[in-house]
Amino acid sequence: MAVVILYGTETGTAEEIADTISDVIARHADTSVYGMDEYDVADLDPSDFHIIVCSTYGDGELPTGAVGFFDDLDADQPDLAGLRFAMFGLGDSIYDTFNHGSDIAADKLIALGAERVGEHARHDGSSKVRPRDLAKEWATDIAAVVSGRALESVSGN
Ligand code: FMN
Repeated sequence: MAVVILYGTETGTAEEIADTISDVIARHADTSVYGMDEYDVADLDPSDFHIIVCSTYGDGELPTGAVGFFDDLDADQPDLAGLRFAMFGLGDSIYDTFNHGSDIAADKLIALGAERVGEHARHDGSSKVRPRDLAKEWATDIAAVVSGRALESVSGN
């Protein structure tokens, strides 16, 4: 199974994290990494596993790099039944809207029929945990799902 990693960023952190996740998953599957601003929603393929890395900006909004992608999804309303994805969010708990960008992204995909699997990671910029360290740990768990080593897909949360 191929793994498509899509990142939505404002200042580049999500891109770095997408690359870190790709390095871990690539030990188990073919990976490709794209910015959401360079990815056509018509290319979403349920036979691929998707990993979404998305930050939060403004007042709990999607980052600029993700806005066009989700506008296109809203406009086109593709049927995403059968498409599985895992979500890695980036945010900061100093905001009341902690990680709302990744929540918005997940909700939009699920509303179109996609299924979230694994834990919805929510990195907190105010924590002592570095985003790369959380991403490596999280990606190891997701790799088990992707490669079928997990007993079954863990329902999203
Ligand atoms: N994080 C949140 O959880 N909620 C927010 O509403 C939010 N707004 C932000 C607004 C600004 C102007 C800045 C600088 C950061 C904000 N953040 C917020 C934190 C970012 O999501 C966090 O720093 C993230 O790691 C940035 O990732 P990126 O570089 O990929 O965009």
